[in-house]
Amino acid sequence: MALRTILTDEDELLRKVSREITQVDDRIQELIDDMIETMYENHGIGLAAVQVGVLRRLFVMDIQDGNGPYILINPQIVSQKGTQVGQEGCLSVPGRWGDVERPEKVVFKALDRTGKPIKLKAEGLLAVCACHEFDHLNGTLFTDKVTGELIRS
Ligand code: GNR
Ligand code: NI
Repeated sequence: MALRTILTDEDELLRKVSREITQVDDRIQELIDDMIETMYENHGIGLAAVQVGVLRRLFVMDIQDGNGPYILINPQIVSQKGTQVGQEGCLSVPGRWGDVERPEKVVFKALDRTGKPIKLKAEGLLAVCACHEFDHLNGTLFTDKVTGELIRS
């Protein structure tokens, strides 16, 4: 296991669309372990592979609900319902926060780290985090979706 460097600010890689993972091989397993370690080290609740410079469709999450870490490979949104607005931040956009509208509930299908198909039913903060991470896979940052002012600290 190893910590990886998190890309920040206007690194253009953060704007690229990540590619599907075709084989959940040993390199992907190592990447997953490194991403989880890097997320915890930086006190994040989620981390997408692109944030450590790997343009693959994978993210990890742990919102400290006792069920993490969640690992989603090649995630797809199956359904979503309702809306919620909450303040977001991003490890790749340090020192900035702002309100973003997200679905209240969202269902994802994905592969787990063994390559098995899974469904994740997320609501509340987990839904916010999963949608934030999913956006990273398409080169979208929360700052693109902020309603109202972007707070700087
Ligand atoms: O650690 C993080 N906290 C957070 C808070 C509110 C909404 C989304 C997030 S995700 C963020 C980690 C991160 O940048 N993931 O991509
Ligand atoms: Ni982020």
